[in-house]
Amino acid sequence: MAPAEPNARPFQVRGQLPFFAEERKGWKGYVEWERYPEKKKLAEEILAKYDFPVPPEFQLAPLPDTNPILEGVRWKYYHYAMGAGLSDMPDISWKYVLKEKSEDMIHVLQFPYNGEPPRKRLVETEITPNKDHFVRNHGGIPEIDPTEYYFEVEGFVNKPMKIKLQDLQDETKFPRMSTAVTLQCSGTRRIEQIHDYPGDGDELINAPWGEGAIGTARYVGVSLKKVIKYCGGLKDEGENIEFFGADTYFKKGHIYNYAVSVPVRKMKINEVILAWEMNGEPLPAIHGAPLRVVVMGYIGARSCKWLTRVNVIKDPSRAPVQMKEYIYYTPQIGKHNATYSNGFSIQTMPVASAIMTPVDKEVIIHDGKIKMTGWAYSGSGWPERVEVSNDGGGVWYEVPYAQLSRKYFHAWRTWEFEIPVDAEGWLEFCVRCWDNALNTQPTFVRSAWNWDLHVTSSCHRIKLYSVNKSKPETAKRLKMYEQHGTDFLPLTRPAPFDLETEEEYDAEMKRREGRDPIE
Ligand SMILES: Nc1nc2c(c(=O)[nH]1)N[C@H]1C(S)=C(S)[C@@H](COP(=O)(O)O)O[C@H]1N2
Ligand SMILES: [Mo]
Repeated sequence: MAPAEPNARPFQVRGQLPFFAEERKGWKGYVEWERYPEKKKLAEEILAKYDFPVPPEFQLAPLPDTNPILEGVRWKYYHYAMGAGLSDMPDISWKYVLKEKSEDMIHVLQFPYNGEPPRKRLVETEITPNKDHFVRNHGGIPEIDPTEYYFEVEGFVNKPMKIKLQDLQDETKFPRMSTAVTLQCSGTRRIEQIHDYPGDGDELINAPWGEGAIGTARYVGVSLKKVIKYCGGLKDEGENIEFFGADTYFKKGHIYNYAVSVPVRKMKINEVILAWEMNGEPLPAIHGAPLRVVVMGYIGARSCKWLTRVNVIKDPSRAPVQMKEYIYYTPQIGKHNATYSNGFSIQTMPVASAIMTPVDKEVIIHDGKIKMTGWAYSGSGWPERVEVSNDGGGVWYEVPYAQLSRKYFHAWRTWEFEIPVDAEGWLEFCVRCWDNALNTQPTFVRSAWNWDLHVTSSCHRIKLYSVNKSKPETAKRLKMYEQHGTDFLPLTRPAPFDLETEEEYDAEMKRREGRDPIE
């Protein structure tokens, strides 16, 4: 593997490496920070001794042509600096990538691991195979022995409890539920915003995702509502539910466990599930084994993996991922005036879609129709109509209903369509989805560009070079290539033969009254 950031300085230990013990037996990589302010302080003093390498520039400069695309050196060093317990997380995490993910994943960031599957395969099935499901991590991958697993429920509940996995799986205690759910990272299609205008960088790289940071799986677990009920129900003050993960997260010199929250209302309507099974298999380690939260219709960030604790609180979580990140600003907000409070906190995902095949800049030789495949999703409803345009958004063709996969309350629909295309040369295609509430998508990236580069929900656009062989002149040209045994592609390679004979030229010029008028 080629190093993506070859100039990073090697990690040099400053003073004595600390030892932060793992919190529980059988929980490799789980160091608890939130319960121990003194320990947090100590870790922060250690972090302050280092001058960590800055994240690489990849917005104002081209992306490295490597896979992994970015390495995440700064984040590896944060973990190395924490000594035994966390220093081996980069290696352990990469081991799980190799074990649990497809060989040809696009590794957008090596550590913390962020990866998406190749475009074409993502929409071949409406349920994404586990090994192709995108991954977005903010830290290492803890290795948790399921027999040693339990999570705590506390805060504004009447009976705080520790619940073992075995208990949660005991159907005499908790009824199970099984649902197909699409998880979408709010960074999906970020690369389009970057190409238009660069935005905020982050210590934990805001990954330059393509269209694949979305996936659909059938999860089996227990509705959080049943768990809260089991714990005696909510106290009056309980308005939000905070989730903690076992992984360690760093920000601006501070150290945390991953934490997020959702409003109590979301739990009450059975849209929050604690899941241990993904597509008929035990949850893979990389997706949060043995138990993760799955929040339907919300930004992926709320679906906390490696769950350690459910904490019922009054206000939304003050953890950085909830309060300071995943904020959606208007285009006039940026480095000059952004705060944590002057944007939306991204929760429910808007309507979105993408063309997965063909891909941008492809040359398509066709008979008047081009086959396309893609996905469409709405966090607050379901895709009811998908439309594709072959002229950049002027004329729209409806994808016939039968060519959309079946609908679910909480999942995407994949689609395929043969769009009529008469025109030739470079054409701009785009797609938009309409959900059941008639919501649709902004037309251009610029309409919805935002400083933190989240939720690229504008119509997804690709440029294709159309070669319509139902046109006689085009058929003739293709034949010429064939007769000369020359490939038409690559597009930019010059023809090794003359485009017309002198006789043809003369005859045509005569028909056109010569190059210039006679009088
Ligand atoms: N504990 C923990 N939970 C987490 C994260 C994380 O880094 N740590 N990442 C979140 C984000 S931003 C997303 S998009 C989803 C991705 O889920 P997946 O990796 O299973 O696809 O997990 C969420 N849950
Ligand atoms: Mo995400």
